[in-house]
Amino acid sequence: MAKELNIGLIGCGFMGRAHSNAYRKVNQFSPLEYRPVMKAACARNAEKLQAFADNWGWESCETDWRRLIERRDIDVIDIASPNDTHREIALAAAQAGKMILCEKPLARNGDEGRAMTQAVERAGVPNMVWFNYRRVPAIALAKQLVDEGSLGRIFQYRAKYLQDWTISAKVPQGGPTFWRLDVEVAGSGVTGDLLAHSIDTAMWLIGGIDSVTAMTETFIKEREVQDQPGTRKPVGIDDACAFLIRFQNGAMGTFDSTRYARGRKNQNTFEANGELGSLCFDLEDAHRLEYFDHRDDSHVHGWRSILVTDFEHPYMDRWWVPGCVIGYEHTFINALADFLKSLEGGEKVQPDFRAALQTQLVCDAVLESARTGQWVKVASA
Ligand code: SOE
Repeated sequence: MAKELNIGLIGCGFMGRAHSNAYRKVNQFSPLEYRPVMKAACARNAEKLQAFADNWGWESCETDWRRLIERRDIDVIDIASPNDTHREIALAAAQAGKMILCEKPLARNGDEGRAMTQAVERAGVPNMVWFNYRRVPAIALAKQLVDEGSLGRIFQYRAKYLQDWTISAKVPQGGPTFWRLDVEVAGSGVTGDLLAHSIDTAMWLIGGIDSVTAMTETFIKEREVQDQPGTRKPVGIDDACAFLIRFQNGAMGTFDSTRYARGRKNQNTFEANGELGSLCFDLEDAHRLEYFDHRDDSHVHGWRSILVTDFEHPYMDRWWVPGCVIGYEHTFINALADFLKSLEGGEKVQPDFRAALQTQLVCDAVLESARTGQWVKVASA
């Protein structure tokens, strides 16, 4: 008999949908002791919330997250609301002894992230941040190859995260749809939203980051506020950000992100070059991992393109037969399965709040460097 785990989800936007889908599917594909029960969804707009709850099968609705946290029938609080709400909700949920799942980035900045990390650790509650790209099978295979020593000593790492949806000056900022463009809500632009993914992946694959030097640009200086026609506000986020890093192990890295790369929709890429080999990944071709092995006989030297769909590839034993690819939504289902598995005992799930705080501290260092024009040493979580 599965142990039931009652979920209270906060936020019914893009991530609320991705998480809801994970709760619905996870037990169908993974043998697990725990079964999430979709107890309550929470958002401020009652009408929109009811439609969301009906569509996804949430049993009840709350329009006040404090009320949700007070409910004794809720075991897990899942924070999928905008970034400016993460800290307050996490602190209250930890104090109430709830397990917490939080959408990335952990917070708007390191100070908020540190308070959240201290709160969950003090309360001793299981916690995870939904850096879903760790659960792309090809990225998990990259991690396996690095850990197996297939690259040898790693010299260089190159990450790009490119989108193009904010190029028009007519795109507003703020409100339920465009809060990612409002610095007060989001905390930063591409640094916290996109590069946080790249940084999390880089530190997972290669190791800790010692120092950074960065530049940012805001191409459109003023935007209308969503739902307030005629009201315009200065844009406070970074539209684009590029930075160099030194890893603690001596490797060097470059990172480049923008929402102004015409034609790039969600191009999240990395390349790692080591003494023995190289790896290359592109989320727009997510089921493939490119791998060059210098130890091959020289007459067959060349990049191989691994179709990461076999049963022995990470996460793929639970899905379809080899050759049948999985997609974006499966990364959330895989992440949730890892969280539920961790509750059965054994290893703590990663990335937890502390790991996500370290990513936040790299983001802080990047933004500080862009402001000061100096190399900045990354603080330690
Ligand atoms: C931004 O457009 C965004 O939705 C991010 O917030 C997500 O984390 C990323 O996975 C896709 O792009």
